[in-house]
Amino acid sequence: MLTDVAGEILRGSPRAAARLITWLENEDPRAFPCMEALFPHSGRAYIIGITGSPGAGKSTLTDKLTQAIRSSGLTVGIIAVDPSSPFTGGAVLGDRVRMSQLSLDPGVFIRSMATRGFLGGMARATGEVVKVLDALGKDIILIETVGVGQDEVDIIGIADTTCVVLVPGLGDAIQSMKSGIMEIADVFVINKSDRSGADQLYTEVATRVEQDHHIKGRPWLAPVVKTVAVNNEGMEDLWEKIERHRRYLEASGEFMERRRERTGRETLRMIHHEIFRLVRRQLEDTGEMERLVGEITDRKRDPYSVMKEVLSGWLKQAGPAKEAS
Ligand SMILES: Nc1nc2c(ncn2[C@@H]2O[C@H](COP(=O)(O)OP(=O)(O)O)[C@@H](O)[C@H]2O)c(=O)[nH]1
Ligand SMILES: [Mg+2]
Repeated sequence: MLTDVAGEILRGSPRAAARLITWLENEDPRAFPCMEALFPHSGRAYIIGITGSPGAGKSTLTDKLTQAIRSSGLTVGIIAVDPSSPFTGGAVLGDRVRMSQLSLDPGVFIRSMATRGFLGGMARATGEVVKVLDALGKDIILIETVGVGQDEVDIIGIADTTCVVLVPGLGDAIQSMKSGIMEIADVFVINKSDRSGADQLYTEVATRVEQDHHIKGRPWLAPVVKTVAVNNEGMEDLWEKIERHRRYLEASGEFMERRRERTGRETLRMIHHEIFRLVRRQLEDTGEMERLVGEITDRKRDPYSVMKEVLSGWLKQAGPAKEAS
């Protein structure tokens, strides 16, 4: 049976979606039954990651790309994962300003999330929000994320198509190659192509992609697209490349393969998080945590045997699937 909020989301209510996302962020137990009810209605949206350094123009690009997608008649959900902004319950101010036109469009849903304060990690939280927007009926979901820490790289694993945004003059390409972001790119975007050095960066990246293609035998040759997001230039081209990648994924069977991998990761992550939450709550509520930490700090105990003891004690007491909420 559908809960009210889930039912409203399936009827397309952005307010209900916003409420559920807040529950997810607060780990409010009301989120569980809603997510269960929505799950069968998710899995339809196509998910696009937009990643790159702060200031690369990701928000501007997301805004303009969304306009291009909207003009083809599809609806869009945007998740801006912004490590620098505290969570405000809505769009972060900077993004709201840049995406002001979009916020008036009922075919677009925008949500910003700060990366701090999620016990279960950003990737898990983002994966859940994706499902909500999917169930809300959005055709395309864009995730804007800064491509730095491990957790952000993990977020990229949520996307069907990942676009890596580079800009001339920041040594960005080299940085990205080191951090492994290059490996994850399905489409490269050279934004701020109005700046000098754009052609050089384009050649650098295209050459690198060709080399990888030949050396590592990658079946997909990641295209490189030049854009000037502020002037709305290159958006049709970018959208066309993304759609081409989608067709490639679907035709090659990689689409289902990637989604299976993701489902496995997400399920494990969810189990991991739930066990962590339950064990932690019990240890903290009983005061046992404090006692154990004291003993370990004083070298009366070691954390390895404590870990084994806590786990086996918890498993005995919890039994199979007891107290799952
Ligand atoms: N010259 C130029 N500036 C741009 C371009 N795209 C975005 N910007 C500017 O770059 C700055 C950072 O953009 P923003 O979208 O906030 O970047 P984000 O941090 O990656 O989301 C803003 O002042 C934008 O107006 C572009 O193609 N050319
Ligand atoms: Mg931004």
